[in-house]
Amino acid sequence: MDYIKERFKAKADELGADVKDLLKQHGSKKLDEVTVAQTYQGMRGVTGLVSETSLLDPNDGIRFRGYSIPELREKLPRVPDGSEPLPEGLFYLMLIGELPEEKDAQHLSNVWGRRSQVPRHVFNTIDKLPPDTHPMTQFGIGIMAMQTESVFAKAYSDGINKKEYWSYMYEDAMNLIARLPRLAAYIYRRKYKGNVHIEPDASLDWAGNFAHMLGYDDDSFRALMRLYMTIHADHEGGNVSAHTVHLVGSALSDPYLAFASGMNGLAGPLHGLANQEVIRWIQQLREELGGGLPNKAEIEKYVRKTLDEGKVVPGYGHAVLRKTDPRFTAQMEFAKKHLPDDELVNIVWRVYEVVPPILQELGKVKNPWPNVDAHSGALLVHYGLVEYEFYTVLFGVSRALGVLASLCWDRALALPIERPKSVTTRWMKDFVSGK
Ligand code: FAM
Repeated sequence: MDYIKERFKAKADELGADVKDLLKQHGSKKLDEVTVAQTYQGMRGVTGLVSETSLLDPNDGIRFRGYSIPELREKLPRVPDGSEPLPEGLFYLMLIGELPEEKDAQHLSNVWGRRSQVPRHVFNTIDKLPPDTHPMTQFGIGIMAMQTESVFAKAYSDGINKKEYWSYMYEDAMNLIARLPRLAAYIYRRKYKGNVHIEPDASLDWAGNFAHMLGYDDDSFRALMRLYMTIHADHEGGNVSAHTVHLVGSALSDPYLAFASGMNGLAGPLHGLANQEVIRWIQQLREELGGGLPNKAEIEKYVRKTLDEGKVVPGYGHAVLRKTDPRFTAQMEFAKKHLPDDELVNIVWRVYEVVPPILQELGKVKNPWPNVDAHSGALLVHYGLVEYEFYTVLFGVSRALGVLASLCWDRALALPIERPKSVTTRWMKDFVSGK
């Protein structure tokens, strides 16, 4: 057995015993109370899920196994002379719960490189779609077409012991992560680059190779991809994509089915699609003004118009966060180092000065600060990746790291099928009136 898989199994046995103990001793302890409002309002603030890979603090932002994004940028392994962390290292951290050594990240690069072959029929399936199909739709369909490769689905149909589920799920998760960059790059080059594809470069790391297959070989773009793939990977368990993967996986749907479902959630404009919406929104602003760097008054007018039209300001707000997203800050730092004079980036920074007080003024927006999506598109545009409809696919490739590590944990801990109780408004009225 691969040594990382062995380590995971050992950690899972350890935590499994802890959980058993916890449930035996404290299983009936109350964690939370649920209000009528919460059942109608997206269960906001209800603690009802366990996700081992990361934890979100409303003020400090995301921590992966206790490590913040600035800490990870310091501590995770990098390529020689690299400035940004390797996502392989983050995956190791989320899966095993400890910081990796360089050789662990390197090992994962090699394992994923070896497993990265995408079957021809997946490309054939994509080729049958109208070229104007949204890249996220193509991505979901491509993942579904790859489900033919699921070792879990096959083993389950052959008949396996429950205790072995985790092992097959792990294999599927590793294969899927390995193949996603190739699938995503295929979709990108088919739709935007005349269907001319670029062969993988086995000497590169997972994110570096992804950048290469997309057609961007600039060193600083590769660094951006490593950062991008690291910071988008996980945001605890309750967000739409992570929760969906967990929920669908709880029916023992294999990782291909569960991950494709999560990607359909990520494709929503209030979730991952917000990154394309931000660029579209800024481009419309520029078109209205005839180009150039808009001043603060012009941005303010545009923001107010957006709100008056009953639309949200994309890239701002969050269901849990209550401060500027550290993922936004990490990208801002990257831009200050690599592209401080970029016009679009400067517009993003100016929007950051203008939007929060206006949202605060509304009195209802719980978090007026920018999230990860407010910044990511401007960085990509700088390097020539201007096709903003593709941005959520990049988010999705990264998100695989967190949600699939979590799915491995779900099966290793033998979590049951998820089934919260729902009620009707009739029931609710009877309840509040004491009937
Ligand atoms: N612009 C305008 N109004 C906003 C707003 C924004 N950016 N963010 C929240 N609001 C409104 C919201 O629509 C709601 O209005 P109504 O009561 O009239 O329905 C009110 O403020 C209270 O909402 P909330 O409690 O502050 O936020 P929620 O937890 O319900 O929703 C978001 C959170 C992220 C869906 C919401 O802030 C939003 O729509 N933001 C813009 C889209 C976006 O950037 N999404 C990406 C989130 C990102 F982190 C990710 O998933 N990738």
